[in-house]
Amino acid sequence: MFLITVLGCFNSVFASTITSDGGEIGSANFNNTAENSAIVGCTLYHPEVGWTRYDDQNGAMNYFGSGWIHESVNNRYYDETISTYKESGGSGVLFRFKGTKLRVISNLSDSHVKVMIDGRTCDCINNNGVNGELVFESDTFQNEEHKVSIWSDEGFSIDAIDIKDGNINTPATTNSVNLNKTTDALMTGQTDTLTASVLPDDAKNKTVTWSSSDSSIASVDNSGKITAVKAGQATIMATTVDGKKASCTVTVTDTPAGQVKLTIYMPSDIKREYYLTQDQLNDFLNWYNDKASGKTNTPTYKFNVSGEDQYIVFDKIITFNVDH
Ligand SMILES: [Ca+2]
Repeated sequence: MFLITVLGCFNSVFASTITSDGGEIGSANFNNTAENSAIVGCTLYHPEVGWTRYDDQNGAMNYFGSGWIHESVNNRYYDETISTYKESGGSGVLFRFKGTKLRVISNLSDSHVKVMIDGRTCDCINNNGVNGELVFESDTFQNEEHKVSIWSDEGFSIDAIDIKDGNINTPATTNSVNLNKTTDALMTGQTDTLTASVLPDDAKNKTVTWSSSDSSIASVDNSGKITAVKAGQATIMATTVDGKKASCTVTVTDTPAGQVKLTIYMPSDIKREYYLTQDQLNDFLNWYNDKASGKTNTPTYKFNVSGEDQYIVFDKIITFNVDH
């Protein structure tokens, strides 16, 4: 008599309990073994004892980048859902968990996927492309909060994650917002664009709302672009969805003393503004008149603005005016 024992990636019927945050608590081990026995490459439809499974569409999963598709597909994936992106461009997912180990369940065979836990990049996911496959298992960590990022330049899917001895944490709220400038000096008509940095990186919603204390002096649009309207001072404010604020004081001045403002109009609504001394203006006017009358053939005039040479082409000048 021969007893043939077949070892492999068989799964069992698992009883389960659903936690308040949507995780399924494992109550049996893979192949009904005494200890956890699932290994990377096995099909693991349910979490093992000590582990809790969270679906890819759990609200604590923070997907970033473009191209993600979140689908419901009957009978193929955990909770009948899968999140996939097939583009290139480094999209991924961020989440935080408290626990000692992490597993990732996926179905896509892709060796370009990277897992970063607490700032340290782990081995790439590399699998067989089977539904419900355990494609990654981390090392063992201290039982504390861990920050995870999973991403790929090539395409990736995620079906679920399993967490050992813990649970997924709620999405991070914004801790702070900072602007690239706290003061700005502009002359009437000038523009500048502020950049807001929201922390932490995995905050669920990093959107900021822009506002001005006085739009008649300096206005701001929804991308942080300031336009200096008239002389005075205004405060530009960036506010996160969680109410964190950062500000920049903008001082707007008219044409500086002793200078004139030359505005040159060109095709396609292009406008150039230069602040010049009277001598500099006269030099420009001399060139323009000489070119118009044929005294000179020099086709361009050079302005120097903050160390940068800017050339104006005579034939492109529709008109210009001078504000004293
Ligand atoms: Ca799923």
